[in-house]
Amino acid sequence: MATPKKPQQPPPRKPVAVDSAFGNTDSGPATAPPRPAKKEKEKAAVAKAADVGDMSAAMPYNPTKAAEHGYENALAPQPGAVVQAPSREATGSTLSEKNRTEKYGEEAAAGVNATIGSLQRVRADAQDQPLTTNQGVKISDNQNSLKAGLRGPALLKDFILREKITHFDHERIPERVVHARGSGAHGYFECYEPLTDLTRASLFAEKGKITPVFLRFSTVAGERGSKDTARDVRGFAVKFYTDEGNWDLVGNNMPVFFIQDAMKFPDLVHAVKPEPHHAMPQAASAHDTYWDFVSLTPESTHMLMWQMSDRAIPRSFRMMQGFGVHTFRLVNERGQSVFVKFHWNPVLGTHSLVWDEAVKISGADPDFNRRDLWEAIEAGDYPEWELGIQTFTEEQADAFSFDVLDATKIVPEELVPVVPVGRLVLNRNPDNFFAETEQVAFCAAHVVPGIDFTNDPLLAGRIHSYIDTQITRLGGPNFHELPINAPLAPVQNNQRDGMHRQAIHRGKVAYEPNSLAGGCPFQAGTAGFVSFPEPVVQDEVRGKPEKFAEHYAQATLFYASQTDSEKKHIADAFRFELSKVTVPAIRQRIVSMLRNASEELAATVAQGLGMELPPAMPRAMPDPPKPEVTVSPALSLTARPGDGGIRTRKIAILVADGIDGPSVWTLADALQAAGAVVRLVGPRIGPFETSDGKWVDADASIENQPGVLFDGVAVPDGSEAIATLVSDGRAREFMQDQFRHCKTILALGGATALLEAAGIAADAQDQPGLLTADKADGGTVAEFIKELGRHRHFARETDPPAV
Ligand code: HDE
Repeated sequence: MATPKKPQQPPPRKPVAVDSAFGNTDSGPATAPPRPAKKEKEKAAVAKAADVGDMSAAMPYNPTKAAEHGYENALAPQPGAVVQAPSREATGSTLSEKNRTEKYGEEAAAGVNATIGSLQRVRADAQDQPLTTNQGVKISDNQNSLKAGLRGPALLKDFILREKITHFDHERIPERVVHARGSGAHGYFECYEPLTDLTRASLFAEKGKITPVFLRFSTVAGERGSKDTARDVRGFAVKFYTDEGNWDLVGNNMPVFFIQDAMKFPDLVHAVKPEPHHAMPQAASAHDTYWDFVSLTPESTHMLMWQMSDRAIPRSFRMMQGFGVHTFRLVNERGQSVFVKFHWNPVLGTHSLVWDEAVKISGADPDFNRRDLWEAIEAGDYPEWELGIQTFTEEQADAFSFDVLDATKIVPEELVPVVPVGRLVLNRNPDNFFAETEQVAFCAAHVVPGIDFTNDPLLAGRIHSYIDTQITRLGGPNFHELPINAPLAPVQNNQRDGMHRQAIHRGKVAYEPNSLAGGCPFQAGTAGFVSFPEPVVQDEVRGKPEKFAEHYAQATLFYASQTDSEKKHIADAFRFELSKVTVPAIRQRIVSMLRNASEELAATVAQGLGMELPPAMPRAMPDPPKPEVTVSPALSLTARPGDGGIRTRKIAILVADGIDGPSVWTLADALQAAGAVVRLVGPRIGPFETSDGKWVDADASIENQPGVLFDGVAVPDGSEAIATLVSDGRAREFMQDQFRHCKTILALGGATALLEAAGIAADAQDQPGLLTADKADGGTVAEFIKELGRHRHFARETDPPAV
């Protein structure tokens, strides 16, 4: 076939625009600019227009459009189309960017986003600096407002006073709606071995790889100023600043949760928070609305076991486990995925308070856990946890008797072992509580390539909730630019504006695709986050999977796995909490629920409440499957005793005038050598004369550091000192609390008189952890340290307390 003849065209005209036309901001000539410019003055504008024209023309159409379609492309998204900008000017906002002053600084370096990076860029230190206003104006007088005459009225034009007061008026921000009370620290995560078979997450890519972290511990129910030692779940939220973006593992110190679906979270929180009519009680679950809700929510039974256990009153944040709670996914470079559960195990072991102690500490030191964390880090005793993972396939999960998408269930360690993969060390306290601990914004949706979600319906709600809540709490959508939240990884996107925007974006392009910024920033393709392609085509329904209906098997497992004293504490906690409930029907429902978990526990609680045992609550699943594991020793706090040492434990040595000085120093030196924190506690602070005419200086008093604040006590000999202590009711109470809370006590020589005065039978044979000796010789001190290392001597416990 002959080629058709082209119609004859007139030769193209060559219109020429004036150079200044290329400076127009609202129109432009039809043809490309001449090069070089004819007029010197327009040279830069013409050159820029020419470069922009070339750059844009290099993208005659959107070359990645076709790849937006189809399954294969969905799994392997294409990188965005990029055109090399012919010059820096081509993508700039302004031709004047090269001008300099001290304030404009340099023009943006290519690809830089100065809002990310280390905290160094925002540190402020006033050493040798005068006071100024926020505008940098030096303040001459910070004592007096501006007045018309010394006794005259204050003047409205006193901008210094007004700026100061206005800022002060706005110092507070809304507290977190839950987890308001918290304490944080910086540290790092170190990977043990590459996990590249399991995940492409960069923090697990190499042996020894270090990733900076910020960790915030919290209680859930109390307000920001509430006590640390409330019976509550503890938040364990870790922000990993990985080189591929921030990953937040926003977990708790208990591996399960109260509810199975995000739909119930506001109900749960409204029930546990102070009751809305009178705003009581603060930071406590022991009240009507909480127990009303959970008694009608039997899926909470397992979590209630944890919450009523000693896990809810940790001795220290440093001595509690953390858990990711939900089942997550790990995804490797080849797109293969396994399910994963995350565990944090403390090197110091898991240790808790006892309830009576927790109650008293909340008066003696409401900041007990916060102070403990701060002091340990300041002392160089860096808290440390090991990260462990349980991984299992979807096929394995399908065969379990429980559903791994149900956040009220654990995967017992006996079924899937926990494999250690790295360690986390906290080695730096924040400089400023507000800027760091208060403004840090965790988010369950912050994952990095290699870590992905599952369909846990509780997790789904969390993926929405956290960013949403920060918008109110931190006042807008730019909280990611707050230094503590900013990643170390590069941030470039076309999001713009909003309250408190800090980044000064260069160029006129805030959209994609574009040709006017050479296509940048471009989509990363498979180098970016590619969601795991989980099949989901099903009917849209509101409902729960069948296995979610089994509410009790793991509550039974938890209770059965506790030691006798732990079981007793659980029963005591249920008794206490339910005794604070004013509606008998609510108590009945809880006890009837407990019958399905443990008849023994239900009967003990009923007896403690002076009530008849009600019939067992009807089960949502009458014929539950047989659980794979019926006892899991790992669920007891005693499974992780630590190394048995006394590092960072607080030990009191009681002193008064006439105390036996050599014993004081023998004990203090040995305890400190073993890593303990020793305080000399006297009837008052200050110097006391020892029996050998020397001096000891008490750094704490029985009044400001009562017995509940110590892990153990030693009372040296010295007749005058003992007489003083015996006659001091607070000293007797000190010893009683130490005894009642099952702590290690050492009484030397005549100090047994103080035990007797406190009503403590000093027969060491019958009283574990209660040591008496004539003097502080090597054997005695070694024995004392060994007993302190046991943490508590629960065999001593009686109910009601003997002392
Ligand atoms: Fe949270 N949770 N949560 N949560 N959560 C918040 O986010 C939420 C849940 C956890 O130190 C809030 O920034 C929903 C489980 C911790 O700053 C909020 C649901 C677990 C922290 C929120 C849950 C957690 C929070 C309030 C059910 C353990 C403190 C302030 C669907 C795995 C983080 C904030 C910090 C904080 C929502 C359930 C842990 C409102 C909707 C399960 C440790 O977004």
